[in-house]
Amino acid sequence: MVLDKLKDAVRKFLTGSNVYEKAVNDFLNDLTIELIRSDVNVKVVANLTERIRNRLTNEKPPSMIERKEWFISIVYDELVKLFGGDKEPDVFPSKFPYIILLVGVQGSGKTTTAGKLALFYKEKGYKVALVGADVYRPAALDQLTQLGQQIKVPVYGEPGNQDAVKIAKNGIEKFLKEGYQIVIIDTAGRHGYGEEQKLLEEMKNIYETIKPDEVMLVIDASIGQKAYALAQQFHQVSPIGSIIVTKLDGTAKGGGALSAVVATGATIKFIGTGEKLEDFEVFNPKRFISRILGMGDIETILEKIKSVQEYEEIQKKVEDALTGKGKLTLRDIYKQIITVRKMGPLRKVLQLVPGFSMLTIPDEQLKLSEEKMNKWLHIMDSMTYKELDDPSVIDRSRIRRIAYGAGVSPEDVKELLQYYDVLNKTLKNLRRRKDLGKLLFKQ
Ligand SMILES: Nc1nc2c(ncn2[C@@H]2O[C@H](COP(=O)(O)OP(=O)(O)O)[C@@H](O)[C@H]2O)c(=O)[nH]1
Ligand SMILES: [Mg+2]
Repeated sequence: MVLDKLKDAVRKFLTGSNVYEKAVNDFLNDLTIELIRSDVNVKVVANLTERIRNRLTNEKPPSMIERKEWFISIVYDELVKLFGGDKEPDVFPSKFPYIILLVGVQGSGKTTTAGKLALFYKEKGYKVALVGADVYRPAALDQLTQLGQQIKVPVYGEPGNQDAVKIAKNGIEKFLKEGYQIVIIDTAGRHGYGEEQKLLEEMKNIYETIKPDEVMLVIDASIGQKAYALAQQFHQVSPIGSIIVTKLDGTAKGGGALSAVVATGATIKFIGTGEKLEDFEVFNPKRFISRILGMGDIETILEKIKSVQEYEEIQKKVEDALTGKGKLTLRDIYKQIITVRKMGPLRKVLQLVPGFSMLTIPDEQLKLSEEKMNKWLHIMDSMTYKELDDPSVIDRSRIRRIAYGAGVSPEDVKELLQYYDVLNKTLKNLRRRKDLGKLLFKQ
């Protein structure tokens, strides 16, 4: 699979005992080697590692995040950019009926992809049909027909007819009459790379007569960065075009193919990752890179960074409350508890908060805090937004309702409200004093 050694490099980096600077250098070396092995353009790789190094020098890790984790998050970020950035392509038809024309050189995987696409849309609930317009290879129609049978999608073809455009037209007409929503046309394509120009001319021909809603160019990932020239020409002649990169499972060069296509500005909509019809997915750069770097590790790190950012936001609110600029609502407290929980066991979290490491909190008390946090979350879940924002409206009957909804006693609800009152009063008294930790986590 593409870039499959990066996962090991990430593991090695995160768990290794090398000093940070050396670990970073080793990782960047591994990254360079792996990207070049994957046929990503050498200049592109050099730029990438330089950008990563620059960010390491110019940016600071968020507080409470280990440097190593921060480094990996930067690598993730830059790789995502290289492979298309934030956007997940829109793969759903903008209108009905929707005609898709598949083009690409022979052997790139068009016919297989026609089947995969048909299955993809069928599973999403669309009424899909296939048209076989490859007139050069007699077996092509059989291949498509078999795929169609497998997924129970009708296939139109005219064995013996040499006029691909005519077949396509007939097929579309028939299926539109029958109420099909998406019609996918499989074409012949040219023999090999080097014949791209002819391929594009041919495509233009069919395209002008058939007027499909979308043309999808199928590119075999094993051509690596050569995909750049092809995708660029295609992108220029076909404003309604998108790209499918196939065989990412069978080649080391897939990284090169993907990054090259992205660099042309063309949209990669799908990727093929195997011979089976299910081996097909919408191309999402973030998901793709997470998988390559090791889903578990990456998600944990990104989640943690997000939690810290949220935590800092709340800290700021607390500071504002302390300096008299704002007031804490129950909603803030709710958010804070959720955030703290996401960050791990309370003791560990507290150790990270400046000032807290000095505090020694007995174990039973910590355990109590965890239980109490749970209870309070349930209670706040049973409150309305109005109640969360302004607890003063909570009277006895509301307390009963909330307690009932949360499965706790009214005393528990009262305790939370008291805590809230005390907190805000104390905040008022303590303005400018910064030992908020004690306040927020005391029993
Ligand atoms: N490993 C792998 N093989 C693929 C993939 N897509 C297509 N193939 C294989 O590539 C070969 C050519 O595919 P085909 O659909 O006939 O290409 P066409 O000539 O463009 O229509 C077939 O053996 C397919 O099974 C893929 O994503 N992964
Ligand atoms: Mg074919």
